[in-house]
Amino acid sequence: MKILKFCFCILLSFQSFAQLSTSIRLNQVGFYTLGPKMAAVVGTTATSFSIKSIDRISIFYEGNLSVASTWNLSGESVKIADFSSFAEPGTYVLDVPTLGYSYTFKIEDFVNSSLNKALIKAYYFNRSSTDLPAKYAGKWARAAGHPDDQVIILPSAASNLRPAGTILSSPKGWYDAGDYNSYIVNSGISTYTLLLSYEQFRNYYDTLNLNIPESGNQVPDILDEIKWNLDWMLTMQDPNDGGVYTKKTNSNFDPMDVMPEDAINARYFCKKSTAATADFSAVLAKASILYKEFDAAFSDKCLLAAQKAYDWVKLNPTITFNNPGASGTYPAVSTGGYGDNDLTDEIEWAGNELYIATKIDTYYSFKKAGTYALPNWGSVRMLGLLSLLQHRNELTAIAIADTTSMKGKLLTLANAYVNYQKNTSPYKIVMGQGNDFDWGSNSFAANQGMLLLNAYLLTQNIDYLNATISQVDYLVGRNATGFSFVTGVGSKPVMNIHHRQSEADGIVDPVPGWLSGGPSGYSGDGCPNNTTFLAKSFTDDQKCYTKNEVAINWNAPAAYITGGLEFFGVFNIVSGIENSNVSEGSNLSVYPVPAQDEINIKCDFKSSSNINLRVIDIMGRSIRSEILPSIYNDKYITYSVADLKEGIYTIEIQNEQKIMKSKIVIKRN
Ligand code: 9MR
Ligand code: 9MR
Repeated sequence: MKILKFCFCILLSFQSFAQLSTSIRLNQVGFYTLGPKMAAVVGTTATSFSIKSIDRISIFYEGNLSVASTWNLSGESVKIADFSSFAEPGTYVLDVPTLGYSYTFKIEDFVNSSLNKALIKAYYFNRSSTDLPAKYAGKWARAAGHPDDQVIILPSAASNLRPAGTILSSPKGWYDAGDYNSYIVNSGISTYTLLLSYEQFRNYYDTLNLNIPESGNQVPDILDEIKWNLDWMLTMQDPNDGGVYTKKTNSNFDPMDVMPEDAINARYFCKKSTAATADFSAVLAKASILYKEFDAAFSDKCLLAAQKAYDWVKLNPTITFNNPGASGTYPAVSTGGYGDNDLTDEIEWAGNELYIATKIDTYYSFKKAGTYALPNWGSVRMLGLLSLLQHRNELTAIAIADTTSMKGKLLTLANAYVNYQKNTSPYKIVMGQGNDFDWGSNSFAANQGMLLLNAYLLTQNIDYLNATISQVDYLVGRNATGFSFVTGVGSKPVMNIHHRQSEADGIVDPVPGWLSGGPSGYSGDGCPNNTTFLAKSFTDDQKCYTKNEVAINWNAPAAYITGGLEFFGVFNIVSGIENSNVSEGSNLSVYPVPAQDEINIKCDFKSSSNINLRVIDIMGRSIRSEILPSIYNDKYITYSVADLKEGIYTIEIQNEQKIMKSKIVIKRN
């Protein structure tokens, strides 16, 4: 009788709590073993949570929810479940009494690697002028579309040597977004961001296999993918004067249900503009640096094109772009405008990239009194600053004099992000200030992460890294909509993106790896809009092109931050297995995670001789080396790290037979 009663109680409690709760919002992919781990729990009076096995039988961790605070952009009362100190790799759910349990998530070391690959592979799926064989595209295989070997010069784009009606060939490139047109301005920031990813995180990207037709050649896959777009960009320059046509486009957007091979409307070149030509110049200058070691001739071609474009910009610094009206037998154009009236940032960016590529001082354009803000397609000043900082140790005197000011500009912005993320944001994210919920808001989140990672590269202050991770958490689950915004990723990914192939191919799953634009206050085509709670103003419906389209400039910073995080993780581990002395099966454990002023080191081998201990920072520099007394099996050594800055380090232990390494995180409150 007693036993029965007991069973009844258990059953009851299981019935009332054993449900998936959409009020628990967390990264639907997972968390780095040593990284911060948080979930947002909305609208609950519960005060505790636990981390459980996916069958919810075993409890691994128990914690308290934070006090609630209200997010005015979502209208929700939000509590945070922080389980950062739980560092056991595995697959789990988070459970909140009276609410239920979360989607599953992982804890592991390379947690963003498949997300990062998918975000880059998406570009392959948007390649113009080629078929996508199943070998690379799986069930999203398709026929070739847009050969673009007969692109027509419009009257507004005509010049003496290329009058209206001139036919030019302009194959390749990526489709911009859900539409099948290609725009130089938006290619500018997108291509640059991917190039910067490679430049800063090459240890990770050099071996990354994207399963694209070029995989296996001697060039890193990410550079092969980028070259598909660079090859096209080069066709957009008029060799006669260096100016660059603004876009390769239909006159109107195609209907939604058309595959590339059926989208056969005429293609046009629109007029050369300052923004397009300057963006082109900046990107090609950067490309000239990064392709040099793989293809010197291509690198030279890029640099010449960049310089020629810059010369055109200097002669034509104020040519804005608007879609042209009809003229004679030529139609009006109504596709994306990417219109911009402030061209000073584009010109500055081109100058700075050319300065870095050539070290010719007259190109140098950094403005000490300038404002360097979050980048987007029409605001690119910051991109040049990131490049200058990346190359700060190889600049000439003119720029060296400004490096303190450059750092200050980036860190001021990054500090404001961290401050808001740590101290103000109910969701513990950077999103929520200024015009963050503009069209393509998810790219704001990702670009904020990009600036934070650059701040981390400069300072090794772990707050920047943690805030970057919060941005990934946001994109794939810790947000007010409950969606993972990346197709094919997480338990509740967006399904109905505004993307023509995904709409037309008859396959339920959308093309994978695309980041949806995200919540915004824009309406259109009958899409519901929530102007009170912008962070929730989102519907997973393909007609919602102001919220659920995808675009190359939105995927790029998301690829950047996930690749960067993998790079930092990989860097530590790779430095461990590179050494042939590393012995399999030896175990080195370092606790606690994160550590403050002391760590405990335990290794599973006996050593009669002295042991050398090294502390290595994330850039692979040995910052401490000392001799310790021998360590014995199952014995801890307590070691002070009180003088190390917060950050991620590798601890290396070595005697004459073995080298063992382990990551540590130092974090103080
Ligand atoms: O599909 C188009 C998308 O790529 C653009 O971003 C968007 C705004 O320029 O326009 C979309 O086209 C829609 C048009 O603007 C309004 N009517 C329906 C079109 C297709 O959904
Ligand atoms: O990303 C662009 C956004 O900032 C603008 O507000 C919007 C309207 O002009 O256009 C967006 O860009 C679209 C482009 O014009 C056409 N291809 C799809 C792009 C993403 O929606």
